[in-house]
Amino acid sequence: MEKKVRTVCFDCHSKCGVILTVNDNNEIVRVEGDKDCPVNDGILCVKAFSAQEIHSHPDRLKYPMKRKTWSVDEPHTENRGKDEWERITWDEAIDLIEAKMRKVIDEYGPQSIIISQGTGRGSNHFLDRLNNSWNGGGKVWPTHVCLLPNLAQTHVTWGRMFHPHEACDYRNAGSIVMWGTNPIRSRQYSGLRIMDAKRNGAHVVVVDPVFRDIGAKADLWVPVRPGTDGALAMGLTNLMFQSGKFMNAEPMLSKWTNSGFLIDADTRMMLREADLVEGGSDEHYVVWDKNVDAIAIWRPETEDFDREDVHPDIMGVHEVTLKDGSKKECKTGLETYKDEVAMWTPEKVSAVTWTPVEKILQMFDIITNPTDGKSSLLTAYLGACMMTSNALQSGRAITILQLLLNPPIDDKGGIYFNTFWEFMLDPKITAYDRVPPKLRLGYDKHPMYTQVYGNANIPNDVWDAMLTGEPWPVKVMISVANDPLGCFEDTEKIHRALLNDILELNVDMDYFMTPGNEIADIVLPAAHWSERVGVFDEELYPEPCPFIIPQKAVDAPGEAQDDWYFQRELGRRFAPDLWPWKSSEEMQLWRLNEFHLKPNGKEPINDYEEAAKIGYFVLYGGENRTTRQHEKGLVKFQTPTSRIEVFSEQMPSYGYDSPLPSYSEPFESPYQTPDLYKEYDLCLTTGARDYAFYHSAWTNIAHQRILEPWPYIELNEDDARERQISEGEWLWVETRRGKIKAKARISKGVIKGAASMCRPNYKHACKELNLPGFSWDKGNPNILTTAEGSDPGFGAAPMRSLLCKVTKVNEL
Ligand SMILES: Nc1nc2c(c(=O)[nH]1)N[C@H]1C(S)=C(S)[C@@H](COP(=O)(O)OP(=O)(O)OC[C@H]3O[C@@H](n4cnc5c(=O)[nH]c(N)nc54)[C@H](O)[C@@H]3O)O[C@H]1N2
Ligand SMILES: Nc1nc2c(c(=O)[nH]1)N[C@H]1C(S)=C(S)[C@@H](COP(=O)(O)OP(=O)(O)OC[C@H]3O[C@@H](n4cnc5c(=O)[nH]c(N)nc54)[C@H](O)[C@@H]3O)O[C@H]1N2
Ligand code: SF4
Ligand SMILES: [Mo]
Repeated sequence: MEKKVRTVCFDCHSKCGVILTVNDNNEIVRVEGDKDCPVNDGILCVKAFSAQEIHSHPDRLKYPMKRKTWSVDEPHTENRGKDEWERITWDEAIDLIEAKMRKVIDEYGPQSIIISQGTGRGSNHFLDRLNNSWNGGGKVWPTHVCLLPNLAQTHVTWGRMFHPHEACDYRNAGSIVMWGTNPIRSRQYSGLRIMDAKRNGAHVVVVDPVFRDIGAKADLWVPVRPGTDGALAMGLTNLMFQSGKFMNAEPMLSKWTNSGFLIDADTRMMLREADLVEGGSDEHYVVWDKNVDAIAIWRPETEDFDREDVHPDIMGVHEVTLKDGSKKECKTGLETYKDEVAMWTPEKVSAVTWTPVEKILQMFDIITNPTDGKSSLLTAYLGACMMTSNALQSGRAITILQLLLNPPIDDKGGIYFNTFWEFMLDPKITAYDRVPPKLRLGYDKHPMYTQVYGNANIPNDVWDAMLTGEPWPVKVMISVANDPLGCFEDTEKIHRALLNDILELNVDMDYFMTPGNEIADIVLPAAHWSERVGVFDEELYPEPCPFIIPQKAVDAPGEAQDDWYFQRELGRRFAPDLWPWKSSEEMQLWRLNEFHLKPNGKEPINDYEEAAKIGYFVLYGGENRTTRQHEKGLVKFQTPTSRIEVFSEQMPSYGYDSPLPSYSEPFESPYQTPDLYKEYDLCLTTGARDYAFYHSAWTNIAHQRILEPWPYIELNEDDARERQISEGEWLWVETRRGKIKAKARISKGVIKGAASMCRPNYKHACKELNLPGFSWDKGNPNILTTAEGSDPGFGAAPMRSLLCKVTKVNEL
């Protein structure tokens, strides 16, 4: 008998609705997109179609295993990777982990236990909760380079943890820029909506060093040298100012932002009421009121001026009288920015970014002339402003350009205030409020990282603490859905750290044996999405945001369990009150009831099958989309000025060079390190997504590996010719850190002087296709990356702006 089961794929952030047909032999015989799912309208990608291949793969981990000579008291770390594995039960595994953790907490404190996670795979909220179950030591996760560098700068600018570069009403846009992002590969829900907009007449621009599938769909490809997007954004901003087109946004900028706040050029601070009158407040700000040609005082705490009908002038220089009677000429914040970007002429931008002047002008033309006068939107992701030395300032430059393009804010056709991030980090699920703010590893180096997302350690400092024991030793690491060797920068150091004897217990939960768990002490088998019920953790959808009740389609192999099982079982040993649930179904229903049904005045549902029959709960987004929330007082801009901050004093307080966007060269670059560039003569970006893979996963799955069988490096045809490199030839790709192998892929579609390596590190062989694996050190671009030159405040590692050289190899 066959039956159809509704569930959700979480092999990327799209989280598409799927219908699996299963038979009595525990096999998946058909995979279909769920046409009723508002996320994907029935469309799936190749990753979902391999569900059966993954489910029945002979190499799946089936039982918990322990390294033979490891024990709580004598970890024998010298035998890592050499010992045999012995099968243990789940209870034994959790007993051993608990016993070791209790010892470590007694001796060193909870900060010596680190939990690691990768990107969202349905379990991250509960992983936070687990960590906080022992008032934990914080996590290590790749969010220093993932979504958060962008969210952190928008948090500073907007005073809200949301994503204005994603939460857009794309379908109603007249022009869209895809800035360092490829949503066709990386998150189908946005890709589908952008393609709808294009069909409706929107013009699409792609900013990317490489011409990819998304470029082929676009009206304009703007190639850039990796790591220089901030300069492009400031160049376009300059054109906005020079052309006067920014004035379309004047009403919004005047009303919602601090563009018009007067600046003291000597201190590069906003002028305060206290500067003007004795006894004035240091937290009240000064604007020039156009209506009466005099100053007015803005009071953030009540979000009003000291009198009615004030219209702040967003531009200009105004003379004010200071409290000592002296006069001072003060520009507005936006006027100051206008002057500072004036140097970014198209010619100068072209010299820095290597983008032809005419492309910059064409881009400006498209974004300022959206089809049918609809809005001009942009989406910026990893390539633009998250993985370079200047990540946050580049992100701020893009965010402010977006404001100048005057999209409707908090309204149809523009930027929506989606609530996902607050929602995701709600202490009701993450239990953050149980843990008093503590020192995190790396806090002193990158203060913004721990302040914006309070629970995380800087990855590089975690490996240092494993290697040196300073400032405190990391004794236990538990990885769930993360392969540190593939994920973080500087793999060679991570490998050393994971072998070091300071780390006494390393637990790793995964689908397969990986290079990371080969050197672990306890390995736990994870269930695939087709084999589990509970899943949510990144309700990222801009519009609409359904909560899905997935059903388990097939039984997991052996004793593999879903990640929630492990989190629940270990968590309740330390904080039973936080883990009252007996099953993953109960956990999913709790989320549905607490976060979706009850707050919307709906009756809770306590029967999983009943909920599964309904399938989708769309309680916000779509028809339920809430707009004009700020107007209604529902949303506040939690900045010091209670306004969107073009001029941000917070930036210098986190160690940045300016309260306004600025551009600095990547830490390794032709201009920053000219001597190095003589030898390492290509600008390298790493990690672009492949359609077929999810990070380092699935190079062992034939239907996916066949699409990209070999590690490859993309090169411009002139660069290849100059080096006498031919298509498909094996090359060494080398940075100052190390070298890996890749096949040359040569085209016109790479900006000259740059090279790109995609994300999968080909750690697994694919037996069906007779294709080799490349372990952790032969095909993994993170051998080439480093934490050196990380963004100052946030610590974003420059994975997308390095210098490399390529040389020929003759054997594999
Ligand atoms: N050089 C470079 N490095 C990068 C990036 C880049 O662009 N360039 N991108 C960065 C970004 S943005 C991110 S988010 C990280 C992501 O990094 P990670 O998410 O850590 O990805 P992987 O390194 O592939 O490790 C994930 C492991 O989890 C396993 N797995 C998959 N699903 C599940 C599951 O449901 N349960 C369990 N227990 N295991 C599962 C997989 O088999 C795999 O071995 O990588 C970062 N690293
Ligand atoms: N298939 C698949 N989907 C995924 C993932 C996956 O591994 N596989 N990972 C998921 C995760 S965790 C994340 S964070 C998202 C990332 O989602 P995206 O950011 O959309 O995806 P990427 O392909 O990493 O990067 C987008 C583009 O940035 C370009 N780029 C590289 N350097 C630069 C630069 O300096 N400037 C500019 N302008 N562009 C540059 C790359 O060539 C690439 O085409 O994808 C998610 N979705
Ligand atoms: S991998 Fe992503 S886009 Fe593909 S089906 Fe799964 S959730 Fe959808
Ligand atoms: Mo990510």
